Amino acid sequence: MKTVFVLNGPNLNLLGTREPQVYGSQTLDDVQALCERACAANGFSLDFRQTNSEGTLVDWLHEAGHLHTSGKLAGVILNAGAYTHTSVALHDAIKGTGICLIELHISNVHAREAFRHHSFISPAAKSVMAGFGVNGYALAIAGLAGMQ
Ligand code: CA2
Repeated sequence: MKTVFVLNGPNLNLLGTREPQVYGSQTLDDVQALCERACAANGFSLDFRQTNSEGTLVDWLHEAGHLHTSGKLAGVILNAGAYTHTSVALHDAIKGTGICLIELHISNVHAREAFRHHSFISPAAKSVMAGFGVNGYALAIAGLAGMQ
């Protein structure tokens, strides 16, 4: 059984506590449960994580790269939060691993402030999803299933 990594960046631990009009009212634990169901339905195991640290995200992408090399990775769903708009290091980590990565945003970043319109992740990603709310995570897992 292949593994899906779902990696969440800074402040996503606050989901469900503030800004429900932008991010909905579900918590990150709810999102993890939703991902567990979607992975079970598609025959994947799930590795779900959140960190506020850019370097930790880079380390986790390298870890996913090792799993990819051993043929055990279905892909990575990355919500890099605000690092999406700032991080060359994340761009380089994705390029350096050759992993199949879906960039995901809960909100439609293109309908928000101009500083959210640019992504350093998108040029290195296989697919980009935004604006489906937290259900986007389940849609992304189904998308990865279609790519195997
Ligand atoms: O829409 C998304 O998923 C984002 O990646 C979320 C990031 C934001 O910086 C990106 O531009 C778009 C922010 C995550 C912070 O989430 C919060 C949730 C509730 C309360 C406060 C922050």
